[in-house]
Amino acid sequence: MSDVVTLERHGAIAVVRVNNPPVNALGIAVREGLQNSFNAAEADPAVKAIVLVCEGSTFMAGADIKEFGKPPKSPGLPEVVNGIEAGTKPSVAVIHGTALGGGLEVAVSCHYRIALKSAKVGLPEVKLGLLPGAGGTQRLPRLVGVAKALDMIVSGDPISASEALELGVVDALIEGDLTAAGIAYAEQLLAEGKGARRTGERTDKLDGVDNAAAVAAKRAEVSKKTPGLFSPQRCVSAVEAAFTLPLAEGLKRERELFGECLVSPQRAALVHAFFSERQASKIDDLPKDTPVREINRAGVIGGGTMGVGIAICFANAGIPVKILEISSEARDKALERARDTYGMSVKRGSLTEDALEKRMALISGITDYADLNDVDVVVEAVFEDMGVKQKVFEALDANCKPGAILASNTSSLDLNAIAAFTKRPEDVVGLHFFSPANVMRLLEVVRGAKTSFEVLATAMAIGKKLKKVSVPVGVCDGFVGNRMVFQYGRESEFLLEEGGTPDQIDGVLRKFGLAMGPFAMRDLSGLDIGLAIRTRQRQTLPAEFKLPTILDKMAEAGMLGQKTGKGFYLYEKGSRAPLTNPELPAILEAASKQQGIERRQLTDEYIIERTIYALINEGAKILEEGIAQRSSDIDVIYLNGYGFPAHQGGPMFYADSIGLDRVYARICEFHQQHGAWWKPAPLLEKLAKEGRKFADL
Ligand code: T1G
Repeated sequence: MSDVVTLERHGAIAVVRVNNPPVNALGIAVREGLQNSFNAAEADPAVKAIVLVCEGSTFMAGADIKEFGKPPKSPGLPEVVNGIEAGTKPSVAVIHGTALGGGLEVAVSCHYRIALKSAKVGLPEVKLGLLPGAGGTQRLPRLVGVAKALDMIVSGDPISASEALELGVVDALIEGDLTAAGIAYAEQLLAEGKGARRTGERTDKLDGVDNAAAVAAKRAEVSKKTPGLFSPQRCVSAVEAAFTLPLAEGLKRERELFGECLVSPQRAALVHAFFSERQASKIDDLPKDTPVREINRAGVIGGGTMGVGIAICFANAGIPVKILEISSEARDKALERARDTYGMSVKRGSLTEDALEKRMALISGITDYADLNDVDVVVEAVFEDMGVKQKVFEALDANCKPGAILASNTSSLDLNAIAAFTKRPEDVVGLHFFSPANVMRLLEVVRGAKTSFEVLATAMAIGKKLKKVSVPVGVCDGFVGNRMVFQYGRESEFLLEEGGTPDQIDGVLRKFGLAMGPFAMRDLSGLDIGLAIRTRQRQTLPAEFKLPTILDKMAEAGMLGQKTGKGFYLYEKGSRAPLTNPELPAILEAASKQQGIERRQLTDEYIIERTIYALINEGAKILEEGIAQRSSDIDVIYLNGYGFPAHQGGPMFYADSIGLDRVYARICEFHQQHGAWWKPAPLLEKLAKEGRKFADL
């Protein structure tokens, strides 16, 4: 029927087989092939039942996301699935891997579904700013009820095959060969005289339940949890149509709502985020056949919060890891910290006691560098001081076996200088984790001037094994993420001196979609960290780079954030809830006065421009210097390490969506008003003048 969909006959059973690597996405060829195959099987009198099965790692994993934004090609998926459901012969979908989005919509338009125990099913469209647009919002409620369908569609999270069996999404769990199991199940249906069972005609799960209450509850939850998102509310409205309208009308309503989501800027941003994350792991100048070294054992130097978090990442990936500390007490404390961290997961119910013991068995403590002679990778996570790093890397060079990868978790020191402490700079790389390392998905893989291709490829493979979003970056102060956040933090402090308050500025940025505003963030990490950077900058930067003084004033008043109970906000004992700090206004007044600034009311838009455009300008410089390969890599870093909202796509995508001419014009104004920090990046100027986007690079 087409080169990606074939139709075979096994006696009275027709087998429709999809083979469209890598994930059997429902591109036009698959849609045509499905429609032709099911029509042919329907028309063939010798065929009594139909089995739908997929080759490769998974059942169809959804519409082809690459097609979004392009003119639609017929047949559309709704037409294909409605045709499958209308068939008069019983059809069986055989599910393995992840039947997601359009894939699950095809499966639920079949009359029966069987699945491997290891399979998962879900409707993740909301994560792309969409909603299930091929009948999922109408058919899933008819299988699992409105409340459960709302949970699945609004969260976008998949469920296991066993839960799907329990809920009635699948009819049986199978094992072994998919085709054989499908044929056997179809033959059993025929033997039992079971015919077509159309999901769209089933209403038993809709009756006798207060569906309107379920919708109202979900609506309230969505407006509280994700007020800024466009598609979740439309998911709810689509599911509401499943019990308020007949199927045909409901499908029409779903299509209208899907159309609204498809054209929303949030869909473009979320799809950008999806593909950018996958693109980031591709290193343009890395030869395709670069070998990757075996990683069977790991070591971590330093058993502090970062070191233990990193060790936990290795244990979670099943890799034995040794934590080296300077004394047996420190070593034991580190192991205790690891156990406590796992203990919190057990308390939350996300880890069993048994799993905790299995993971702790993979973590050991040592105090002698000689015990690192068998590890394949070591990650140094000690104090951010070059003297300390030198001692560590000289010891690693002397004790680790040839070919071991020597990684530094440094967040801002010069990796090339660290590599120079060893006789093997080609084996030195940066693995910059984000705290807490066992939670944050982002990993900046810092390639030194001498880092070999093999070590770089292996570092990326380690990141994948640790389930991180790994992004390769070059060497500079702060690499990519921190270098950008420094600009953003400084501008937010200037805004305080110009008339803003922490509540207002944090509120505006939270409304923009950031998980946390800059001042709540400062209070969390401690103002002294920022103050140390300011002090260092005062000593090193030329005079025209003015610095805010608010952190100095806060420190003078003993307000360092949560750890002192007072910072930009006030914290009652034992509570992290930010309250207004009554002493702050006087400090802000004094800071403005010292800078000779007349405090004024700032608009929300001005706050966004002064903070987010600072990220964009620095991102353009980072691109120009080749510290990041592509603007989407910068977006991936900022989305996964700094709480930038995915529905805005990332700072560089956001700049493209505003228009670089507008961004450039505002930055030129800021350069006039606020001096050297705002010198426009030449690349931004060039692209703005050529009417191009960062994405065009
Ligand atoms: N369309 C196009 N390409 C896709 C794709 C998709 N749906 N899913 C994955 N790929 C590519 C991906 O870019 C990568 O490409 C390769 O496949 C391997 O992906 C009408 C409208 C299925 C769990 O949201 O969640 O259906 O980098 O690295 O880790 O209602 O891919 O190799 O060139 O992620 O094994 C709904 C999205 C779509 C599922 C596999 N479906 N995909 O994970 O591999 S909207 C989704 C995933 C929809 C209907 C609506 C994951 C995966 P490259 P990968 P993986």
